[in-house]
Amino acid sequence: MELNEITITTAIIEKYFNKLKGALVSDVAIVGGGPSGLIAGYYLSKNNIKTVLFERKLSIGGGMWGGGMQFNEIVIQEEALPLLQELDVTYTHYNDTYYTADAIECVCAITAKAIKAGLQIFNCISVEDVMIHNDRICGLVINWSAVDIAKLHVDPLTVKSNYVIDSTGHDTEVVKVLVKKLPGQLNTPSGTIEGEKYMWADKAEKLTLENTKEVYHGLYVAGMAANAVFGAPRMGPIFGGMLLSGKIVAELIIGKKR
Ligand code: 48F
Repeated sequence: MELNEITITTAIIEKYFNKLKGALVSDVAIVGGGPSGLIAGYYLSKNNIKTVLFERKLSIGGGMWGGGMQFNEIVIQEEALPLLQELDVTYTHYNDTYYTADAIECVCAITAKAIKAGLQIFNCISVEDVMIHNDRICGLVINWSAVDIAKLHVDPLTVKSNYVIDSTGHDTEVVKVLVKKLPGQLNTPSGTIEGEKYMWADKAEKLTLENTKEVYHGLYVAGMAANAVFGAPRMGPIFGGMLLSGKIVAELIIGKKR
């Protein structure tokens, strides 16, 4: 049969339209498709919680693709190995409690598992604002990343969600918007973003887990965003903390919903 260009076009438009329409109301909206956001999406979806993830870039995976300084290997500490096993990621023992994995395999394996578990991922969409009703975050304001990049004057659209996870990494983009619109209301010692500190891998990895929590009604931070919001150090290309943080934030939200 001869291929028809209009059928191809119609298929894409119809399928995407239905996906986006289905994502307008969700239980959890994740902002940022780095390691912590993807893992959170995997566990939430696996527990039958309707979860959507918005990623600004064309590719998901955040800072994981490039390992350290574009050497595409990542280091994972022993505590996070059960996650790699569950996600079928190949890893190698390096020494002591250090393990390594291929950064590309890691992104691809986690993403594939998350999608198969039911996570709906939207790439090329940027979150630019939050919806707040009655002192609780209840949605996100989104726009095409291309609109943002081209600085076009185009109004955004809105999605509704019971919980939001800011997993935007160092930039803490969702929390930044919230702090700008509602100064002093963040659940941190200063009521605002404490700011990311210097490199200290050991301390940073431990604190990432502690800092993974609700920072405003319905809004959670995970991954590097958690450390940036709570004034903890950075850790560089060791990824166990990011993966475990994604699991913790999923468990916190699952616990709330029980
Ligand atoms: O930075 P990123 O990988 O976040 P993470 O899960 O992991 C951090 C590590 O990669 C590394 C590290 C620890 O080893 O320090 O940096 O905390 O991924 C964040 C993702 O969020 C996207 C961004 O493009 C990236 O893929 N993002 C950021 N702002 C927005 C966004 C936004 N406003 N809307 C949508 N996506």
